[in-house]
Amino acid sequence: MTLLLDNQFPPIPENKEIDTKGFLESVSHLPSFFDCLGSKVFAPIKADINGNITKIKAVYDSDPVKFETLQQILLAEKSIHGSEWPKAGATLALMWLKRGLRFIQILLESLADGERDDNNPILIRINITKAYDQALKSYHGWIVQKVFKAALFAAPCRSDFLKALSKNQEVAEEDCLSKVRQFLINFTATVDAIYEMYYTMNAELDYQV
Ligand code: 03F
Repeated sequence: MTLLLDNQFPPIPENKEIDTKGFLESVSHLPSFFDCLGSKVFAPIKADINGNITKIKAVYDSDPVKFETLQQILLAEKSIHGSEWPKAGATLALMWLKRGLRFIQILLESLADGERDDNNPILIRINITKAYDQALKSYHGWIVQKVFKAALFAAPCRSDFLKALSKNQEVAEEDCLSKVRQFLINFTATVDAIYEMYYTMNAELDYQV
């Protein structure tokens, strides 16, 4: 039985420099989650995440020694792209990818914490909305915000979502949630370290799409 959640992210080292190869391997398991949701509505989101992974991988593959860590990619691209940076290359791809990862983190945390809408306890709209408001909303103009609202209605109910996390195998809710909590440990540390890196390197942008 291989659950999506069994693909743990590696622990991050003390200096918080994230190994590019290990990171790419871990994120590569995420897009297949959308296939378990059984709705085409999520295809653009899957494509966006996949596209960003592909962009980062292309840079890494061009020189695996030079781009051994995510920090090295940002530093090298800063000098390669000049005034275009950080709106360029793998730096831009990771800037957006990390927002999707933060969304996933907050959504999973909220589910693991048992946050529910008492009027709609079988749905997870409240958890998805929380994740969206904190991770993505401020980078979206009103048209994309409307797309989000539409996607919300296609979102699976709580039990189907948890089942999708288990690759559609029958797993007890509590077992699934305990895997979620375990998964979140290294995942959150990784996402936090990437955010910190963007902040420290002055690489974060706040334009809207
Ligand atoms: C900008 C932008 N990307 C893109 O334009 C928008 C794409 C679609 C946005 C749709 C909004 C709805 C999101 C929430 C839906 C909720 C569904 C819930 C289902 C359960 C950037 O794109 C490019 O990325 C960059 O490369 C380019 O160069 O300006 C740049 C140029 O534009 C985004 O806003 C990123 C969107 C990421 C969304 C991630 C959502 C993840 C949703 C569900 C994950 C479920 C949890 C899985 C857990 C698995 C655990 C193992």
